[in-house]
Amino acid sequence: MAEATPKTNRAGLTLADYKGGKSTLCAGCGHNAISERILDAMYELGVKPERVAKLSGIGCSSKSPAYFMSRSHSFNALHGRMPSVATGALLANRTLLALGVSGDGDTASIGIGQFVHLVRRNLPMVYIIEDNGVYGLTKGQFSATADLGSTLKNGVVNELPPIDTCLLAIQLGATYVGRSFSGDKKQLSAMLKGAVSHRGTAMLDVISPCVAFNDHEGSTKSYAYTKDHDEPVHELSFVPSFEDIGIEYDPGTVMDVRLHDGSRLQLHKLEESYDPRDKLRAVTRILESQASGEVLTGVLYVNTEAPTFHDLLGVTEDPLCTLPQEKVRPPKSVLDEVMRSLG
Ligand SMILES: Cc1ncc(C[n+]2csc(CCOP(=O)(O)OP(=O)(O)O)c2C)c(N)n1
Ligand code: SF4
Ligand SMILES: [Mg+2]
Repeated sequence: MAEATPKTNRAGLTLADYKGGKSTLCAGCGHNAISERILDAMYELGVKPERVAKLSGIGCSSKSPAYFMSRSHSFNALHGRMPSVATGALLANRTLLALGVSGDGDTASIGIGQFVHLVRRNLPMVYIIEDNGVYGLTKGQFSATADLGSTLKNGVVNELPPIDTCLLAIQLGATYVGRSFSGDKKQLSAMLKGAVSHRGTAMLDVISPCVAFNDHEGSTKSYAYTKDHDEPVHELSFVPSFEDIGIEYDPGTVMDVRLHDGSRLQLHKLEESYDPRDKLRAVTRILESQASGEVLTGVLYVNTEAPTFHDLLGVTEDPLCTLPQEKVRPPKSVLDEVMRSLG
């Protein structure tokens, strides 16, 4: 019998074209589930792997880009230094789809200085934090996102307040900010697809339990805690620009956010008043969720109007890395004129 032809996406590629190396992370690690969601989202959107630049720092999370999309560009930077590499790559070639994968330690501890500047520049990229509240790779010390009063396996109590990366990102200028859970396949898939279609910094903080060091009672980043305290602000569907938009919905309960490439994020509101375009409301809801110990999930904030770093710098549409010498180097006559004006 003839073998069935594998299914292909809009780019004519099969799911196998999006695969990476075999994961060396622990079985059950939340990071593995996130890699699968990324792979599926890129396949379903028909993104060509060669257009993607995977960028990461150091940590179990930062290793994970090796486990999907082998055909993409990839740069495993120094601990906490992925944002500066991403900034350089995107300025040299604005046509790249930059996908940053970082950890809570990589971003909120050692890398916080670089992260805040990436966000305030609204650098157009997807920035995922695989958030387990610990430094998994170095055997489970608390990171800066660990909740006050949460405990390590050996009973040590965290006495420092956490940094909420979503709150920080919204305040500093990120234009697509969400929180999800590695175990919520449907929500995370829709949020990832929306992030890929957004133009600006799309930051997703994904609670991703570390089964080796932070999945016990007393942890607020465990599977059990996140499942019990997950409070979605809406149910999400993503409608790509290339799909027929004949979906029926009740306008009173669904909010439509149109993204830059014409795709749409449909927010089936669980709370009538939640509008992710309202920055003040987003900040208030996050602060309220902190006070009540809930894990607020969903797309918390979207702004499709703000200029990106490329807009602010007036970067040419043609990628800088493709410009010939004649275009990037002023002729001698211009340099002579500059020298004369200084004389
Ligand atoms: C400059 C520097 N300091 C410290 C380390 C040691 N180190 C490696 S990974 C890591 C923390 C990783 O934590 P996180 O980003 O949360 O990733 P996870 O392993 O939890 O996914 C640390 C402290 C390092 N590699 N480089
Ligand atoms: S140590 Fe934790 S974060 Fe690292 S691979 Fe294992 S479960 Fe994942
Ligand atoms: Mg971590």
